[in-house]
Amino acid sequence: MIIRRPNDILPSEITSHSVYRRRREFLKQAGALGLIAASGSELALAQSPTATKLAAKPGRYSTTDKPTAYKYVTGYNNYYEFGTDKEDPAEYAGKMKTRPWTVVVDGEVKKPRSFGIEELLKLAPIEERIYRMRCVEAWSMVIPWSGFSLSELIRRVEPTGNAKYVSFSTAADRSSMHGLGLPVLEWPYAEGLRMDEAMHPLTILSLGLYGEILPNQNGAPVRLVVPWKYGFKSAKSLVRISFTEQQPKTAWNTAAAQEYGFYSNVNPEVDHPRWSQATERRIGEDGFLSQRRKTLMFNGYAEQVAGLYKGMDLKRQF
Ligand SMILES: Nc1nc2c(c(=O)[nH]1)N[C@H]1C(S)=C(S)[C@@H](COP(=O)(O)O)O[C@H]1N2
Ligand SMILES: [Mo]
Repeated sequence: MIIRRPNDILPSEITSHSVYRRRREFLKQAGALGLIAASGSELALAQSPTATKLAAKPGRYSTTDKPTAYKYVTGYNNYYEFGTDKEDPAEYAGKMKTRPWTVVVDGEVKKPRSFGIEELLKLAPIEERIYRMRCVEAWSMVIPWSGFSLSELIRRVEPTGNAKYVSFSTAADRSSMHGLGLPVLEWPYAEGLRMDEAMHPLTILSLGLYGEILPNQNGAPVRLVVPWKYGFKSAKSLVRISFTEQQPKTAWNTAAAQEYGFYSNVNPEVDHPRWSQATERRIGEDGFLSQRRKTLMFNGYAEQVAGLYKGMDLKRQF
């Protein structure tokens, strides 16, 4: 079994990674010295650029797989707005301003409104969710996210009966994102989920990772994380969440419809037209060039999500 409940997870397991431990130690000392406030207080964040702690309680659905080293999680990224090389986001995303930040929530809802980032940080209890993530490029990581189920936000805006899908748009800031000049995708980056996928408790809004607020390259200040789908579904730096009756356009489907379908579930039986999806390389496992491991249906989350796709032909609706 891959998924365990939080009380099965020993703190020593989640803190086994040495960088994580060092950072925790640093944060603890900094906290003891009064350099930072106890929890993700906005004031503390504003006052000190190093005060990035984000308290998170162990949450549901964490995998027992060993978390990927912090240096890979934050140094090997896809965030095309900052360039297409894996090292580009870590190098350039620091320029993006993530305060103040507002997420507009509109469309088929009874209570359309916007949420400031400070409100989002306090919207619901922040949980640590250690999720497997798999990129369509056939590599994977295990990331300890901090966040809460997207459903927490959704229920507060009261979707109407017409809300069948949710669309997500992300930041497109010319002054910090040189990648917007590259003809790879249509900007702003857009993604979409069916309503039941968006409401599923595994689907989270992430505000942090490894116990700190999200580094910019990972999608600060708030991003979507959908662990049973290819990484590109997990849109970074969200600015708008809209509820729609029609299936929304998505950036990857618009760019290459024959390669990227709307659903984009991790499915080892559906190859990408240009490469196999049967196996994957876990970044940082046994050194950087690790052995390939078998890709699992729904990235190992079949027990939780297979029911959402009952009766669908997942080869046709990929
Ligand atoms: N706005 C935006 N979101 C994005 C992307 C992007 O280029 N732009 N890349 C996606 C892809 S392909 C992956 S694999 C994940 C990577 O997330 P990570 O860098 O936090 O691991 O982000 C996804 N979200
Ligand atoms: Mo990806």
